[in-house]
Amino acid sequence: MDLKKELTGLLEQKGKTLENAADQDLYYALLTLTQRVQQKNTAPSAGRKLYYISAEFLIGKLLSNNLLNLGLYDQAKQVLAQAGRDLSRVEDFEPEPSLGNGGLGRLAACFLDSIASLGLNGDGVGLNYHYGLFQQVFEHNQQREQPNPWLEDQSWLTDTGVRFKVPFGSQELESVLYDLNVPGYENGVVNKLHLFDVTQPAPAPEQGISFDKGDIAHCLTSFLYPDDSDEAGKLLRVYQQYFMVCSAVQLILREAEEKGWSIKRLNQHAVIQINDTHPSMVIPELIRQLLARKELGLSMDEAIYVASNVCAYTNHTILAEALETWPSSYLEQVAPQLMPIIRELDKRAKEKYADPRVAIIDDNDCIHMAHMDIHYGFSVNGVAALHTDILKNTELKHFYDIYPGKFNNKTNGVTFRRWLMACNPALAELITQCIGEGWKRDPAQLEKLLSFRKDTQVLDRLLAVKSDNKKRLSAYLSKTQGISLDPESIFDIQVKRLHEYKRQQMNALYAIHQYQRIKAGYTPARPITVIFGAKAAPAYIMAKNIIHLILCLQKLVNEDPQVSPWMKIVMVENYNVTLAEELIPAADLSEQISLASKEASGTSNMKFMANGALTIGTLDGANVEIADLVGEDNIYLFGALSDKVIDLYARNAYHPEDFYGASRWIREAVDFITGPELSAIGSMDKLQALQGDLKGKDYFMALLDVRDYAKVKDQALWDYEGRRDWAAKTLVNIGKSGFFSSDRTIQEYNRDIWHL
Ligand code: 26V
Repeated sequence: MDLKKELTGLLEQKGKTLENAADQDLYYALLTLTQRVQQKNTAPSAGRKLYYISAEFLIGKLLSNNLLNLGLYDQAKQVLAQAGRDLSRVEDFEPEPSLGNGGLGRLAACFLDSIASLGLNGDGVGLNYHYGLFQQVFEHNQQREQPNPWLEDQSWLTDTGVRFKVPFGSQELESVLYDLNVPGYENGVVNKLHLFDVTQPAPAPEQGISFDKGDIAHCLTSFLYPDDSDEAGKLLRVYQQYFMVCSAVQLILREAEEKGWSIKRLNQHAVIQINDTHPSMVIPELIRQLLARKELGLSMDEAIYVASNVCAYTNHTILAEALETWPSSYLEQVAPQLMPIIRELDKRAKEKYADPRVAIIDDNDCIHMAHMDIHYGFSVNGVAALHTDILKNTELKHFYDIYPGKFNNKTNGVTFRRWLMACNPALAELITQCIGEGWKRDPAQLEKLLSFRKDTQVLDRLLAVKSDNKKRLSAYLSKTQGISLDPESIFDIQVKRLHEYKRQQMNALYAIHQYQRIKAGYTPARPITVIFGAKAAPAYIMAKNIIHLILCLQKLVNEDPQVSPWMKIVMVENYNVTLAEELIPAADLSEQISLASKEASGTSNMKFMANGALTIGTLDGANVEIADLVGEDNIYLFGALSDKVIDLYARNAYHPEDFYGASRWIREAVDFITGPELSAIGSMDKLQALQGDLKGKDYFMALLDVRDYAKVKDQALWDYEGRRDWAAKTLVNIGKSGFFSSDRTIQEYNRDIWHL
């Protein structure tokens, strides 16, 4: 298509030209144009269809991504440049959709991109949250939450006109179906992300993110993961989940009718992938709706058979607090029509397996959502090799003993279109100059880069690309957050949800140690910039205390004239996909330091690797597979192994005081948290709570690993000075990263589970 002509035409209707239109006008014109092109594309129609159902889709901005996949990106950039305009400024006007929280939601977004790009028939199904997760602002060195109203009148969403009735115990609501296009990469395919909403959504709360959680009719889709520290909050989560699955099943059955599928044999035509347990009620709901269609004449046995052969479950965590269980009284209240079915499923499971550990409904009348998925889904998968092993051997062992054939691993991946081609064009160009274009469709070909590991010219260009990306990030953060960075320093980045198991607190302890050394006159070979980005769940006090510590350290360190030339600490505000796209290409060191066994996979580890950062990490999640691929010379490993950690938990044998007392610098760093420097800046209550926890409990064993962590990190920072050797290591990482393409992951899902 002639993009210039189309774009000029659209602008003309508003009396504007390419040269004089505001950036915002250009954004809306490009949006309209992109949507038009997408409308001409079609979904693949052959074979089984996948429904990927998830509470989160962390899709990121869509303009560049869609232009890229439609093959229009270069043309758009060029046309704008000829008119003296800049696509990246246009993009600034796009609000980032706030439909996800972390890795689970971003994975769902990468999967949709890969499904479409592989030409597979599969849609996403979720909810349309109006104010998203929340927007994070920092005030008095603390996180404050605000609504994140990202929806605009003109957006990527289309109202399909489709409406469904959702019966709740107390009332019946209508769901409204919005669709987003999901274009494949240069293949003419467009799939959908289906998002359900209420008919009359509530306006944003005036202050903060609290609202009337009892006002289901208006507030059901206000926020993702509304605070569930009280009963109304928990009930609202159940309302959201039922609203999502009840609408989803109606959508699937409606499509089945449209396409003339036999609903009695739905399993031959459709597969539902349940993304963690938030959508687990889809199993009993599908059974319910099948039985409600009397004309089908299905027995309970038959309905269960169909649902069990349609639904497959992915587990994304072993953390006990994230394995959902709901008191049956909640479901009685929210969706009473579902309870007889769940009780029947439970009864059947108990008849077969007396072991109370595999019961769906436990002795306290609580429903274990994952247990329902495992008994009544046909596949159970973990998201990295180690994680799946832990599920089989420890967390879900009793289920694995019953259903060994259901368990399988699907190591996560990320889409290289967004996470390399779009976010790091300079690196993409360098790669293409070295090995040609083939890697763009087949990231496994990145391996060809390995033959350049001794090519000093390529290595120097790799360093130059990184250096440019660091300058670009510095300019971006200076413009958007008023933060100034030294691009000559080492960029050491940890960006992910804030959680104790991810151990941002351990990274902070190293920063304190470094501060103390600099104060004592021991300056490093080169300055370091320690960058954090993380949101804490609003009710997670300890996570907020860790943010407080980091923000206090940021102020102390950056304002100290003796220290700041050697170290800066930066916590970026409101970490999201857009920021990730700026941060990751600029990273030298990727922090993947979770307590071994706790991080199911991690996916930022893969993005950093593909963008030429070296990992400092534990042998946890997909780090294990990264280490296997690159070899131990090309990764900085430290810390206790998962078997040891699991054993320490089993024997209740970890005592932080053993480690606090055993090393002088550890004691000094932990003591520093409540020392005069930080208490002059921060809140003593919060700092004391954090320090008390580290010394007395330290459930995620930061003190167990911090000594090894500091030793290995010192080594990494030292190695950085050997610039070409470092560059060669980054080249190996990029070259080996192709395995972590979500295209590979999706091909495995399709081969082993979906059979689309
Ligand atoms: C659980 C809960 C529990 C209550 C509060 C809100 C909430 C929100 C999400 C979850 C599920 C957490 C599961 C999750 O996000 N797991 C992450 O999945 C990634 C993709 O597989 C993986 O890379 C990360 O290691 C894993 O932590």
